[in-house]
Amino acid sequence: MSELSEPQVNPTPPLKCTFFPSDRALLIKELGKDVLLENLRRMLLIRNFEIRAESAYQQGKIGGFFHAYIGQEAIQTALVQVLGPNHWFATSYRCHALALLLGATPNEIMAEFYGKANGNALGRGGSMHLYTDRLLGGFGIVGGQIPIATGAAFSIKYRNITNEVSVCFLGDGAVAQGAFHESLNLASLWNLPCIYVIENNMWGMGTSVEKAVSVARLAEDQAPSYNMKGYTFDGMDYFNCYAGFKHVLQETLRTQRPVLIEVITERFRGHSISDPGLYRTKESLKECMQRDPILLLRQVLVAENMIDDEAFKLMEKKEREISVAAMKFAEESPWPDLKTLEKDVFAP
Ligand SMILES: Cc1ncc(C[n+]2csc(CCOP(=O)(O)OP(=O)(O)O)c2C)c(N)n1
Repeated sequence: MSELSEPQVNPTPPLKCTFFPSDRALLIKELGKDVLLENLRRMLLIRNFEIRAESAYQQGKIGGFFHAYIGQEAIQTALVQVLGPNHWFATSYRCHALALLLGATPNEIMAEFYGKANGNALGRGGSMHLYTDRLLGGFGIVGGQIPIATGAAFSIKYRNITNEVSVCFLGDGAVAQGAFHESLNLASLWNLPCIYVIENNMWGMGTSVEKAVSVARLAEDQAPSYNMKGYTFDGMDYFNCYAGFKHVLQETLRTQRPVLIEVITERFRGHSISDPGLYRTKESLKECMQRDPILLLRQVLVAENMIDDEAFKLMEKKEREISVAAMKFAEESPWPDLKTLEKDVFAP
C-alpha cells in the first residue's frame, strides 16, 4: 500500500512533547510480543480499511462526508489497549478507528458508509456517526461530543462507579469552542472522572492551530486554569501514547478528577476526502509522513525480532482482504426500506 512504501523513518519526536514517563525497553517487556503484534495489526486494519473506503467513495459508492484518521492511528490504538472497552467514549466525526477498536465490525461500518440497512447506524448516520455499546457516537458539530462525554463522567460519579472513566476525543479546532471551556470547568468543579484528549493534528480544516488558539501548549497551558493536570504526548509514537495513557488512567481512577491531554499528531490526508489540502506544502506533508506511526511501530518490532518484512506484508495483506470483503458485504447489503425513513430519526 502506498502509504507504507516510504522507507525513510524519522523517529525524532517533536520538541513540544514533554511527557516520556517510561523506559521503552520496559514497555516492550510489559506489553509482550502478542499484544504488540495485535496492536500493529489493529493499526493496519484501520489504515487499510480507510484506504479501501476512500476508493469506494471515489467510485461513487459512498456519499456524504468522509474524514480519514490516517496518520493518527497510534493514539486511539494505544488508548484502547490501556483502557479496554469497558469505559465510555465520545469523539468527533473522525470516528472510524475508534468504532473499529471498540468492536464495531468492518462489515457493519462499511455498510454504514454505503448507507445500507444493516449498517452500524442502520444506514442513517454515514461515516460521521458510528456507535458501539460504549461509544456514544461520532459527532458532526465541532465540540458537540465534549458535553456528552462530560455527562457520561457525571453519570459514572452519580452511580458511585469508581472503576470507569469517560474519554472524550476532540480536535485542536474544538479547543476554541465555548462547550470545551464550560465542560472543563464543570468537570473540575464536580470532580468528574473524564479524560479529555485533544488530538492536535495541526489543522482545523484549512486553519492552522497557531491561527486559531491563543496558547502554544493546548493542554499544559490551559489545564491549570481549570485546576486540572495537563500532559503532552507524541501521537506518532505508540509507546509514548501507551505510557502516557496508562499513567493518566491510573491517576484519574485514583483522584476521580478530570485530566486534559494534548497529543501531537498530523493527518496524512486532507480534512475530509474532498479537501485537496492546498494550505500545506508537499514537503511538510512528506516530512510528517516520515514519522508514520505504523512504520515507527514496525521499526521497533523488527528490531526486537518480533516481526520480519515478510510477516509484516502478510499481516497487511490479511487486513486489506478484510477491508475488501467488507466492501463486498456492503455492496450486497439491502437498502433501508423506504417505509422506515422516519424511524429512529430525531428531527424537529
Ligand atoms: C460548530 C461547528 N462549526 C464549524 C463546523 C465546520 N467544521 C467541520 S470540521 C471543522 C474543523 C475542526 O477541526 P478539529 O477540531 O481540529 O478536528 P480535525 O478535523 O482536525 O480532526 C470545522 C470548522 C462544524 N462542523 N461545527
